[in-house]
Amino acid sequence: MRTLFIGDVHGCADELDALLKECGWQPGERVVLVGDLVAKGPDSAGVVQRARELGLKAVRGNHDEHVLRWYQGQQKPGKKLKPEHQHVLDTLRRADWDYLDALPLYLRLPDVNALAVHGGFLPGVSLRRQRQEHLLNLRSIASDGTPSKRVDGGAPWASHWRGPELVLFGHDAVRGLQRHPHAFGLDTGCVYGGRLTAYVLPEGRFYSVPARRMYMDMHAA
Ligand SMILES: [Mn+2]
Repeated sequence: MRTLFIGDVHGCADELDALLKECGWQPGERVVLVGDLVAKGPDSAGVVQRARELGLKAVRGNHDEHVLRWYQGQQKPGKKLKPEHQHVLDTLRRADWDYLDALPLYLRLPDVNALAVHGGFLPGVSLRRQRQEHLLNLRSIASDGTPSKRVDGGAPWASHWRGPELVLFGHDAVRGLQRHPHAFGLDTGCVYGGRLTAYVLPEGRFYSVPARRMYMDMHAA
């Protein structure tokens, strides 16, 4: 059975449709979205609806987590929701929230020796002991070992990962497609006018489609 791993969709429902088609996806083939299904793009509800109806698997991204916290009333008092998040609150339906709420922070797929996570993790620490903040937001590890959510906070975290699992992750549109020995970063900035990218097993091939347009300015985000 094929498994398609897909980078940060961010509400780009048309591009998700196009990418599934580009991959030759057939119902029944496994799809794993690496998080940030919603926010910033035009049709977050459409993306979650497709994920539900097509039976796609996914891991939780930082934006999925953020809107869920607001939906569940856990927001900090006095904080205001950004428009791109308010739009998600205004458009998702109950079943969509239930889908997001059920998303795990990471997903192991032992049958293909792979692992999906949105942000990253600290190599050498078991997954269940990782901080949620890192699973959702990690981007870099400095030379002294300090983890950072910043792109300029050191080397990409995944460059330190020695396997054995192949890790598929997202959350780093600035670095774009990352190809490390045992980890691939799939966020190629579709919502910023880049591309939506998939990595497919067992064939070991990347597929991508262009964004229909720039939905958000990367530097304004
Ligand atoms: Mn993210």
